[in-house]
Amino acid sequence: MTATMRAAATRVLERNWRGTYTVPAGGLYPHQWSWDSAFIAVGLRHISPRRAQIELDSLLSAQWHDGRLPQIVFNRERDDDYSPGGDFWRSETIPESSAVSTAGLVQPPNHALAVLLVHEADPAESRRRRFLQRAYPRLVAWHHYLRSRRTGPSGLARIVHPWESGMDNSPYWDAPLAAMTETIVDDVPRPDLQHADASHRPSNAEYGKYLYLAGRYRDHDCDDLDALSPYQLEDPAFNALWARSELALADIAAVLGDDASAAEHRENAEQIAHALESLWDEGLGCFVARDLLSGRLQRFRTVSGLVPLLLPDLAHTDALLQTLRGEHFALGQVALVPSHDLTAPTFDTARYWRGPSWFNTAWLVAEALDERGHGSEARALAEQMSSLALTHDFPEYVDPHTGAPRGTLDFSWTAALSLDLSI
Ligand code: 9YW
Repeated sequence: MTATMRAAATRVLERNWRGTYTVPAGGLYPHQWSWDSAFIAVGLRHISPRRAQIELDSLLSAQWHDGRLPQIVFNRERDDDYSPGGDFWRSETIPESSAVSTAGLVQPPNHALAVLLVHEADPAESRRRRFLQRAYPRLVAWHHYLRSRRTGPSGLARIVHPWESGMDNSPYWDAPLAAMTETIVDDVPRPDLQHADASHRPSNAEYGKYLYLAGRYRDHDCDDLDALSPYQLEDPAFNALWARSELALADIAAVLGDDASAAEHRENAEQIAHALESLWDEGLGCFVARDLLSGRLQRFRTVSGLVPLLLPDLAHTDALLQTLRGEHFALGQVALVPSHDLTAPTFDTARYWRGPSWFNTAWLVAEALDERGHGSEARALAEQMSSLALTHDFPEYVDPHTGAPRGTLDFSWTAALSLDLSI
């Protein structure tokens, strides 16, 4: 299995490599995406630790002056192939932005975790290229941005657009988007529909709101202190990845011989994990999102609410495992881990983050299961990932009931993360 997987995954990652970074998929996503690059580097480290370092270096070098790592770094030659692109964001006119063309939003902070894993794959090469020395201050600035510009009294970072969760059309966002009166109806370009079935993608109504929110944020120079922003939410996976990345930063600081900073990062991780408590929903047996404008918890079971399993010493580990294994996510009985509760009226087998199973979240759950001592379940999940990825040409996501491929094919993080777990 490993040799076949290595050859096939290498082919996909080679095809999607653009010299200094990897696109998520050739047609649908022609730029560099932030959390994709981090996941991709985790797999690339088995093919070429050096290339994995370059992947992360290129993303980190697009960092804004305020510390944010942008959701997308644009290849301006492909501006017409994805919307909204570099022309829409015109980041070069925003004072805080970096020298390259990027989106102003961010994505979940999985980067420090990826940097640590890439370093560990070949510490000698990492030392020779001074990879950690370069990455560490940028990662610290990124986390500082989240703490200083995005964190409110709860201690959790807020997202200002559904895209920032990485789980664009999660049912968490239904009520907050419905409460918004503003939208764009006339000019909603959908180049994505040339590459994927409309029933597998977010709807036009959702895109109208997405574009309105992105345009409004851009028009305010991506200012996070704008209290009137009509969309402000706290997402469990975003914050759990932040806490987990603080732990990775602690390990990186220790490698660099800075024990005082290592202790600080561990303390930060504990504070975020503690703050996550306010998103725990005892009745649902998982974490949920909070709408900061209405103050309401968005009471849905989604895979985002399971991601805190990645945090050691979490009070709710047993309850989360029960939810993962029970009828709502049916671990071991369906393909991978559904993005949404199988029993919910809002569940949809095909539509993006409203049901289909994704490989990045399966990888996060497999890592968590392994670390929590559930090695056989972790291995079974890893085997499912490999077999679905190989059988269906590395799909973006799959139908949890049938395993049928959905979205686009030859998807980079599917290849990278399936390869990572097959080794
Ligand atoms: C889009 C690139 C991105 C991922 C997100 C996923 C999707 C972009 O693709 O968003 O156009 O909808 O939801 O997690 O980073 O792979």
